[in-house]
Amino acid sequence: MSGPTADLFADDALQQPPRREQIGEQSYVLRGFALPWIDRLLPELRRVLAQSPFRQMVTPGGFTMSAALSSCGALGWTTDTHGYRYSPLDPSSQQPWPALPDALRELAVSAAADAGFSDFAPDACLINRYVPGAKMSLHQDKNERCYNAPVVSVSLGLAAIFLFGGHERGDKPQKISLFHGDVVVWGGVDRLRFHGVMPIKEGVHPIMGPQRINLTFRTAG
Ligand code: MD6
Ligand code: FE
Repeated sequence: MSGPTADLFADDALQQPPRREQIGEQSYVLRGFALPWIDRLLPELRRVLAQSPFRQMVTPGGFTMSAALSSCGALGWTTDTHGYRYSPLDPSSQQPWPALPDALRELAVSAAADAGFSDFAPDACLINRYVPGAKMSLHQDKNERCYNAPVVSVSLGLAAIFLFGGHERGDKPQKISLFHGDVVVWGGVDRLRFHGVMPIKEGVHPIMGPQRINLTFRTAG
C-alpha cells in the first residue's frame, strides 16, 4: 500500500497504546485480550454461577470478605474459620464445582502463552464479584501446590485500581488501572508478589452492570 491511505494506517499504528505492558520481570497486562472471547465467555459464566452462586466467605481471622466468590474447575478456592484451601467440592452444596468451560480455558491458556508461559494447564478458576466499595486487601497467592505455573487474571465490568507490590508486605505497590477485557498474567520470579484491589468506584458498566467480576486461573493441585 502507498499514498495517503498507507500513511493514515501507519499513523494509527503509532498512536495505539501498547497492547502488552510489562509490570514485572515476568508479569504483563494484556490490554483488551479477553474482548474477542466475551460473547462465548459470558453465557458460560452465567451457567457456572447458576450452579455455584456467589457467596461471601469468612477469613480465618473472622472477617467477611467484601468480594463475593465462586469457582469452577476441578478445584475451588475457599476460606472459612479453619483456613484457606482448595477443595474439589463447593462447601455450599457439597457437590463438585462446575467444570471449567472451554472458552474460559482457551482464553487463559492463550493469555499465558502470550506472556511467555507455554503449556499452562489451569485446574482452578476463582470468580470474584466486586460491587462498588468492595476491595481486596494486599495478599500473596500461596495456597497452590506448586508455583511453577503463572496466575492469569481476567477483569470484566467496572474498572479497578490493581495494587502490585513486591515480595514484602511493606513494599510500596504500583497502581495499575484495569478495565473490562484486560488480562494480567504473572508468574516465575513474580509469582509470590503481594497484590490487592482498591475499593471499586461507583458506576455502571454497559455490559456487566454495577459490578466488577475478576476471574483468576491457576494450577492449584
Ligand atoms: C482481582 N486478583 O483482581 C484480585 N491474584 O480482583 C487477585 O487476587 C490476583 O489478579 C493473583 C494473580 C492475579 C490476580
Ligand atoms: Fe490474588
